[in-house]
Amino acid sequence: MSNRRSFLQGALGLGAAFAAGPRLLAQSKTSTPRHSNALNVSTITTDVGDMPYTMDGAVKVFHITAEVVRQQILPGKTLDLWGFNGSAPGPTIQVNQGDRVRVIFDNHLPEPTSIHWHGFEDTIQNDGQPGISQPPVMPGGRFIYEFNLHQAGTYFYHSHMAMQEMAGMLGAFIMHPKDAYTPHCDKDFIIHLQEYAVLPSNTVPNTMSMEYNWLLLNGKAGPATTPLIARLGDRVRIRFINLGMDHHPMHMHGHTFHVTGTEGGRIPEAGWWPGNTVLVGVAQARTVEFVANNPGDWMLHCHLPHHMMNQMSSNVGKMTRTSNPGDMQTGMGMLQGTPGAPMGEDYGPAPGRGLGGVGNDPDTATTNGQMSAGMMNMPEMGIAPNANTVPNFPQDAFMESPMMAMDQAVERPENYGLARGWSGYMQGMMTFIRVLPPDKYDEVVGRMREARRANDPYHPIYKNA
Ligand SMILES: [Cu+2]
Repeated sequence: MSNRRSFLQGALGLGAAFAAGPRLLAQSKTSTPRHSNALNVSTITTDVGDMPYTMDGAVKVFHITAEVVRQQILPGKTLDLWGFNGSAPGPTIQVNQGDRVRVIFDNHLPEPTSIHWHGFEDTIQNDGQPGISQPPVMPGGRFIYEFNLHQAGTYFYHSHMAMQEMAGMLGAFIMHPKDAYTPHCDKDFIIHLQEYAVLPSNTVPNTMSMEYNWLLLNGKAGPATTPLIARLGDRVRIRFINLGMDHHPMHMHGHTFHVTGTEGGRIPEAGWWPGNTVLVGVAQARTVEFVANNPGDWMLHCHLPHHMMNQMSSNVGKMTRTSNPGDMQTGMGMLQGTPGAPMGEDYGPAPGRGLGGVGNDPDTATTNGQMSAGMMNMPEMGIAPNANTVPNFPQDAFMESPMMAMDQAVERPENYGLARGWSGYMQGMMTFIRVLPPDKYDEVVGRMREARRANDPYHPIYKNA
């Protein structure tokens, strides 16, 4: 009990220091079993973080600015997006059921916009339908929204201009329940599912596109996504949010979860359903919960094959498997192991033609260490000598291999201790849920804490470590 109380006090203190995160509500109960004494824990939005607020009397005041955001989604791949407060998705807003909230919204974009509050049972004046419920917010303009929040659950905020939404203008709005959900969860994560269509050598997503070659979790493409860190035995909640164009079957290895919530709030326990894959449709949220009782670095990913890739490609099998452009017709280049494979973005006009965003980019080539001349020879690629005689070889898009590894380029405390070369096998909408035994957990979290990162999304767990 003292642990929980000191955690609560610590979290409150930390919340004040960050001027962010919710006031945590304890729900006292008499019994002491681990999961019966539920309280709300702050949500963790990896790679995104929380939106700070100030108090005006009893009103929580958030300042949101719509603006151009230059964001690295993967080492060597930086995009010009539109987001909120320097981030796409925008920072997560966390409040408590019953709060009164004011949002002072400024438009720093070159065209009109507005914010819609997805799922709010609010007044029509605050719904953010441009030209319908409010005038569009002009460039340089401001609009003030104000809510009495009686709901609880996983909600969103986003531009109600469709094209702007596809450029990154979305964020999570978490309303913590007055009475904490039971059983108690020790970790509570948010994962945004996003997709961008970016032509080779471009930095601006094509929001007209119906096809996407960059698939992201919380604004990062694998292996630049940040793993979710859990201690063995933790009960974990993950809230998936999808404000994109495609539906995503999110799959988790090693555990069975229950779907406990939607974008409409908590599902009564009798209605929970088990699974290891949950389909998160467009404009939906799906909340899953499970006990992290199986130690390991478990993949957590969209199961659509093309969503487990970066810079999706077509008809480039020989490009990726041969090492000399001149040998493309014969497919014999791979037998020679010479450098110069046409993997760069200069070799084709189609979206995703170039695989260079990951492997052949000069930025990553140097940090990679394995992308030097001769990298394409067979021993390193693990390809059989008779491969070219096998039907279906080479497949169109060959992405995974140690040669694509960029462990160092995406190094961070959350990745500490992963298998060497792991990053060569992680792309698109892929990350890990790392279920760590206490000693490893303490080591990883200790490294995270020592990193002292500004607005670290993981800060709520440090006091509990
Ligand atoms: Cu998907």
